[in-house]
Amino acid sequence: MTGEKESQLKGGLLIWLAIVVSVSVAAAWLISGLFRRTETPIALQTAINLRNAIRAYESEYSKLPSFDSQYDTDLTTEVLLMDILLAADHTRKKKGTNPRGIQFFYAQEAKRSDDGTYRKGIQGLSLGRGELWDPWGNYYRVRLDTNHDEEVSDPSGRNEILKETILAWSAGPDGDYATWEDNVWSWQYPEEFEP
Ligand SMILES: [Ca+2]
Ligand SMILES: [Ca+2]
Repeated sequence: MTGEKESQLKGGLLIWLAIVVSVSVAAAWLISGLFRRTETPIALQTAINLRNAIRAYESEYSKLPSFDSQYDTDLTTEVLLMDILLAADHTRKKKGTNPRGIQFFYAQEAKRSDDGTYRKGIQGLSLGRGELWDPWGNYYRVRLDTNHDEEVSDPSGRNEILKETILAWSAGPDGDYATWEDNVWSWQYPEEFEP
């Protein structure tokens, strides 16, 4: 093979390699974009359902599923909150946190990943207990108006306060609660209200 032919061949191979790499990168980008687009509405619906479940609890028992306080309260969707909303056995006792045994929150069963973490649904535990995971493997966060002034501070920092009594939000695909560009939240900002 002459030197010229050999370098042509190498050049051709390099071009092919570049094409294959570009196609793979584009495919990965598209797939991750599709994943983001399908998972975010699920997180939004779950955050809204969670808020509605807490509202239903409040209207049933005339109290929030946490202690009243001079401050508002932040929780995650670990057992402390979810046991109450799922009506776990220990909450159904006479002086329990859900004595009428009403299940306020429903969701699909969480998917277990190879590394043992859970995502997108309820991880059922024994005795009716459970935890709720977002599509990216993190808990949702909840803020409750436990000082009953009909408002809570805005966790996004976008406004000082929100005229809401129950907030629920997810950290979004990046798993970071502090980055609000991708977070998914249950409330609407005033400028987004329908006229
Ligand atoms: Ca408050
Ligand atoms: Ca985030």
